[in-house]
Amino acid sequence: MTELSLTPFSPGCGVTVDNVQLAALDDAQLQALRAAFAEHGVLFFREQALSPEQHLGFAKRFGELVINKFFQPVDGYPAIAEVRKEKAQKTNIGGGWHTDHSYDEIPAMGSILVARQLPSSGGDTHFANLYAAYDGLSPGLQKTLKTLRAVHSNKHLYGADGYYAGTDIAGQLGGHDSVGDATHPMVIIHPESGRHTLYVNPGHTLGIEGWTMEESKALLDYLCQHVAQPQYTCEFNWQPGSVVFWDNRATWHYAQNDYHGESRLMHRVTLAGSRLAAA
Ligand SMILES: O=C(O)CCC(=O)C(=O)O
Ligand SMILES: [Fe+2]
Repeated sequence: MTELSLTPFSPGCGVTVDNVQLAALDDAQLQALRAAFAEHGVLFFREQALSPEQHLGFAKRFGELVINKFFQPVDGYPAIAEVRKEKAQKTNIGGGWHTDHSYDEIPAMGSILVARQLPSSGGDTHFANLYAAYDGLSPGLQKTLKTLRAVHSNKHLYGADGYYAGTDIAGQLGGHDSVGDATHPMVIIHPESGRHTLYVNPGHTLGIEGWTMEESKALLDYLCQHVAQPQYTCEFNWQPGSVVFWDNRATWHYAQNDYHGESRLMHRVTLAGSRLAAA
């Protein structure tokens, strides 16, 4: 086997994986990728040439797939979601910090994003490391957070009256009737690494169970600005052939919307996760 080469992407977030072709992964490489994924939360790959079949094939080596209820599928590939912004559109998908599918009872484990069409510049994706952000909180606040649960939803975004309904990408999003909520512990034990991670995110977390909206907002806002600090975050510049595989239990991400007048198309495959346990 060829040994993977792992290089930290930034001091506090992500790892670049070289010396591997995702379309032809051997078992030892798969095992090494699993370990790197659990440890780092987001893996960056360059110069991959993944067809839609190979994208799906790589994802299935990791586990079961889940189908996003709101995004349009790629023609002929119901398990690949399109993340599309057209030249004339001003709104993008995932433009604020979030993690995918935290509104599900059993949230998605990870997402694998492949660049298909890129603007001439811009369109980067930002990531945040929730392991490191959690470790950076005081023991006192960590202890308090471990006693709390939060409510996550998609209704305010994808519902008939949600945010996207009033934007110029409304037509490419569906599933208004499939909206729903879930509650999760605010600190979870990561199912693969066993580490503690902060499980709230600005996109989907509405409030803290048993707290008023004002009380919830104060603590959630504090946590969100804490996580978004430079020491826990990084910014990835896509090139043709780039692939990013992130862990939805250990990272946040957002897509920078700075390329108006140009189009951008990404393909996303989402991997099913397991029930989250409180730390
Ligand atoms: O387009 C991107 O860079 C990311 C969009 C997003 O949030 C996602 O695909 O889950
Ligand atoms: Fe996302």
